[in-house]
Amino acid sequence: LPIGIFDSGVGGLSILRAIRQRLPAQPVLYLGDQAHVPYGLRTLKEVRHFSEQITRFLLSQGARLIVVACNTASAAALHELRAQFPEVPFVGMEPAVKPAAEQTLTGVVGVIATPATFQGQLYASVVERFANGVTILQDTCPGLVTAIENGQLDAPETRAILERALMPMLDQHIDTVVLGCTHFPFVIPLIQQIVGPQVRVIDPAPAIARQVERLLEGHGWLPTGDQPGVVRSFTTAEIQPFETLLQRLMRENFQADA
Ligand code: DGN
Repeated sequence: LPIGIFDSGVGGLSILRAIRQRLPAQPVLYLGDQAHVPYGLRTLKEVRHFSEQITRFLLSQGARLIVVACNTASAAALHELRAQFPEVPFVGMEPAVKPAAEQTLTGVVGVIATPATFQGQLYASVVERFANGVTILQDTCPGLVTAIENGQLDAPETRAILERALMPMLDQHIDTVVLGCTHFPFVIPLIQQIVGPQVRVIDPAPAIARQVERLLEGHGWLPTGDQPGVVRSFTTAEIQPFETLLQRLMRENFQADA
């Protein structure tokens, strides 16, 4: 049976990609809520409502585990989703402050995420539990999610957004950058060019894929056999631009449904 993965748009494809690498036989339903992207500027209540509707849809299509592949939706809705669908296992995102704080040598870490993620309780609790005297510098990279949705992965505008966020952090000697938004792994090459090879960029996707595997295993739901699992993708907006971007980001052929 499939698992469901959702995001405000194409960001969760960075999570899908890691899950495909780790569990190639697992069937997946992916939904990008592009009619409502970006979530970062919406109210918690709106994001909760979208997340609940999407979860219902994915369950109706047969999903038995849900990955909230969006830091913003996880911050806004994960708690409520678990309460509302107690029989469903959920995997959510939280900014990877813990591994960053463990690995930093300069004691200064940069986190990039949406305003809603920074304002949420989840982020506050992660910083409180794991920052341990490490200085955390934050930036919301205004416009970056939209640029990635538009496929501008190496445009000058995209570089400018990242430089504005990261250069001041470099001046303060960060040695680690945490990607607190699932859209951002698609611009890792650009980020790495700006910060240089000595700064570590933490992409949470592989850890999420491991967690999905553990949960599936715990339920006895790991796929058997080595046929590649079917991936079906859905968008709440127009199908064509979504499909084009999806092919480009995943470099694999998927069928998409509007
Ligand atoms: N991909 C999202 C996240 O991880 O927060 C949401 C981005 C957005 O819609 N602003």
